[in-house]
Order: sequence, then C-alpha cells, then structure tokens
Amino acid sequence: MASLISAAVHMATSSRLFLEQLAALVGPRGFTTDADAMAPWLTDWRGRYHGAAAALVSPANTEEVAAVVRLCADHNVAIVPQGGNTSMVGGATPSPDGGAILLSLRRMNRIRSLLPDSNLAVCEAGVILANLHDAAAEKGRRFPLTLGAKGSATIGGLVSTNAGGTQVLRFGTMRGLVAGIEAVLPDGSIHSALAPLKKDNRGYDLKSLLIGAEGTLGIVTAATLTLVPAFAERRVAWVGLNDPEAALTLLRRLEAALPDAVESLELIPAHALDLVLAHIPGTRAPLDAPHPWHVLIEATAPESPSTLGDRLTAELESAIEADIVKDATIAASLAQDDAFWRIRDSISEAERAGGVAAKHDISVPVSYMPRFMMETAPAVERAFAGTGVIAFGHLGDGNVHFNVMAPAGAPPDWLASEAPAISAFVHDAVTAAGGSISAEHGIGQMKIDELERLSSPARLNALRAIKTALDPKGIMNPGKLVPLAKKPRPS
Ligand code: FAD
Ligand code: 2HG
Ligand code: ZN
Repeated sequence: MASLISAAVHMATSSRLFLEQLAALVGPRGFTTDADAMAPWLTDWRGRYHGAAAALVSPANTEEVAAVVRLCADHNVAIVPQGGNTSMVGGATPSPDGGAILLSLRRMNRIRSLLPDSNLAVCEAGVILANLHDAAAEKGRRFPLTLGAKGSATIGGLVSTNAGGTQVLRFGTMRGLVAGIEAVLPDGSIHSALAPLKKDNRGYDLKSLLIGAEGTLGIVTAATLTLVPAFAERRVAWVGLNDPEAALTLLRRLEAALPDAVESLELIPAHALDLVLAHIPGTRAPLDAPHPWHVLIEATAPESPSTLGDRLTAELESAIEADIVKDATIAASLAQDDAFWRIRDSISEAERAGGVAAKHDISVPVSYMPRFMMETAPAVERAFAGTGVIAFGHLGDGNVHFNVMAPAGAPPDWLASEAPAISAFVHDAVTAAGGSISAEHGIGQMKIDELERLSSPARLNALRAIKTALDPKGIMNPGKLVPLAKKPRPS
C-alpha cells in the first residue's frame, strides 16, 4: 500500500499540470519551486534532517488551504505542514524523495480577534507566538505559554505539537489553552469549531484529536486561545544547589508558601550554564560561585505593590538555612529578569553550538525524576564512553531534556552510528519507569521507530486506526508520528 502511494505521489508531482493547478490556487505570492527560496525550510532547526519538496505552497486563507488539500487528495500528493520550522523531532521536514509539497502556514498570520473581556484570542495558524504575547500585553492580557523558540514558533505548530514550555507548572500545556479550533481535514473539508464552548458532548473530541497530531490528521488553520490577566508583579530568582532532589524540595516549599504564585521552576545543570556562557554573547553567570545545579524560578502576583518579593526572599533564605539551597539571587530589574531568562532560553542554541547530541525529551512521575536522572545519567556515561549527559528543563512537570553530548572529537557520523543505541538505552529506562519518550516535542520522524518499539499493541493499533480513518490516502505528513503497520510475512 505504502509503495503504491509513493509511486503515485511521484507521478503526480512530476506532472507540470498538477503544479500549475496548485500555483493557480494560491497565486504567485503563495507558490514557489525555486530551490533557494525553499532551502531554509527543508532542513530542521537542529540540522539533522534534510528534505526535498516539489513546491513550497503558502496559502493566504483557510479556503485556499482547503483547495490545496483537495487537489493534493485528488492526486495522492503528500502534504507536509509547516509553521516556524522549530520542530525538535524533524516533524516539519519532508522526506528527501521530493514527492511531497511543503505547506507553509506563515502567510496566515492574522489575529482575527482579541477580546480582553472574554480572555480569548482567535489566531490564524501562522501567528508567531511572540507577536501574540505583544498583542495580548497591549490589552492588559497575557497568553501564558512561552518557550525559547517564541520568536519563530507559530500557533499552528504549537497546537499541532501540544507544546509545553516554561510556564506549564501553572498554566498547563497547549491543550488546556485551546478553546476552539478550525482545521482542514485530509479530504479538504473545513472543520469550523472556533466557538469557545465550555460544554460540548457531540461525541469524539475532534479538537483534542487535532492538538498534538503533528499535522497527520489535517491542517490547523486557526485556534481560539485562552488568555489570562497580565501579572502586576514578577520576581525571577536564580538559585544554586547540589542536586535535582533539592530543586524539587524547594519547589514544594515554594508552592506551599506562595500559593498560585510560582509559574516556573527550570532546572539547569552547570554544564548547560557553561555552554551558554561560552556560546551566547553577553551572558554572565548570575551567582559568583559555581554550583553543580541551578534553578530559575519565576513567581508572579496579580496586584502591585505586593509582598511577593519579600515572601520569596524569606523562603529562599529559609531554604538556605535548611541547607536545601546553597546560594540565591533575585533579579533586581526587568533587564535582569530578562538576562536570567535569556540564559535559560538559550540552552538549546548553546548546545547546538557546542556539538552533536542525541536528544531525548522524557517524562516520568514528577517525584521520581530526580532519582531517575541521578541513576540514569552515570549509567549512560558508563555505557557510552566519552559521552556527557546534559539534563535540563521542566523538573516541576517531571519532564527534562535528557541530551547526551557526543564525545570530544567524535566522527561526523556519530549521530547516525551511535544515537540509536544511546536512545534505546535512555528510552528503555524511561519505559521501565512508566514514563514517556516524548513529553512535549512530539514524535516526528526522529522517534517513530522508538514509538513503535516501545508501544503496546493497544496504543499502536489505536493510532493507526485513527490515522487510517481520517486520512485513508495517507497524504498528511507521512512518515511522522504514526508507524505504518508491518506487512504480514508470507507463510
Ligand atoms: P513546526 O516546527 O513548523 O512544526 C511542528 C509540527 O507541527 C510538524 O509536525 C508540522 O508538520 C506540524 N504543523 C505545523 N504547523 C501546522 C499546522 N498549521 N497544522 C498542522 N500541523 C502543523 N517545545 C516545547 O514543547 N517546549 C519548549 O520549551 C520548547 N522549546 C523550544 C526551544 C527552541 C529553541 C526550539 C528550536 C524549539 C523548542 N520547542 C519546544 C519545540 C516546539 O515543538 C516548537 O517550538 C513549536 O511547538 C513548533 O512550532 P512551529 O511553528 O515551529 O512548528
Ligand atoms: C526547552 O525546554 C526546549 O528548552 C528544547 O524544549 C529542549 O533543546 C532541547 O532539548
Ligand atoms: Zn522543553
């Protein structure tokens, strides 16, 4: 079945008529086959995957998306949806065979409405996250989800990966913030469900199905998003401590002492801080002395003036007295708040500059994560000589990025030759702990084999059944997320 589809894909995309029809649907601003114009969008953010596409198609509105999908469905042509191309799992990179079209949503970048009184914004898929932050702030509101790629990541990509980020502790993942959705399904029909209904029991929850579907069930064209009131005060603290267990203990104390105030607790090992200081210009260590582990804490208050700063200071002092925390500093200005956050948000970029890494985005039950990290990191480093684990991120969500850096002087093919065994080692440990091999980045093409290897038949069969039911021709982002069923062996 798969080979039949891909043969058909090749025939159709090589057809000049198909490309002419496609170009006519979106006009000259929305269509190119120029290699230079397409090149930046054919490699993933980490530079691990390189694809090819028959055309880069950028519709201007939902009706154009629907027309493009219908045409592709008629010709059995695969579609790879793309927003900001910040996927960490090669999710938005087409396969190298060039049979697919790359469907960019970046031209659909209108905030259709922003209603502060209802705390809602209706955004087209191509709205860049940072632009939504700015628009909400102008109206005294906030879209609370944020992450390091906020200057490029789009609403469509964030919805389609059910992104997490650094404020999940308080506000949850994208799924909890999407109040309505508009999407083009694989047959080209438009599912219009932007109304922010509190209650809706018309059967299967299509909105939830599309969130985190990584473009395999349709194209998200717009979403109704929940806003929250802007905070009146914010305090950002940088803390040095001895281990992840101490970081979690600190979180529990802060949550008890400052209810509803703690928005972030991000774990940063010394190695990650060193990489940032080495590769990101203008950064400096917040504390004078070195510490093996750090956390960045953000707490907010709805009113100003508030006692937030005093209460946070008191809690950190008491944690120092209790020997949970070794040292801490609270940013003294907005500029310092931003400087602390810049360190945290630049870890991926610094790590990319620092060399090749086998990347893992794992979760286990929150209380178990410190022990998991302290046992698994040395085990990996013992099993794979010369590697170094950098595990950082969202400890309060039980989710860290457990990245394994290549040994110094590793050969260029290290990732291809070594990463599968390393990832299997890490993922086996995660699975044994009842955890997930993808806490927030999705499966994409990077983890599809591991998902298949480690999932129960129940999970795999359900994923495949949903995919086949909604996308019987298999045109929506093939090769991502859903492992194809193996052909039965001839008896
Ligand atoms: P893309 O990368 O373009 O696409 C992502 C996936 O969604 C692909 O499968 C694509 O096919 C699909 N897709 C895109 N748009 C649509 C659409 N409109 N309809 C259907 N499918 C679509 N993630 C986190 O969860 N938490 C973090 O803290 C975090 N930090 C990051 C920091 C950096 C520096 C970077 C580079 C990435 C980070 N990410 C993080 C990864 C995260 O997945 C993306 O930032 C974001 O969710 C993807 O948005 P995008 O617009 O770039 O999507
Ligand atoms: C983050 O939390 C992102 O910074 C990226 O999810 C993680 O680069 C990574 O592994
Ligand atoms: Zn993350």
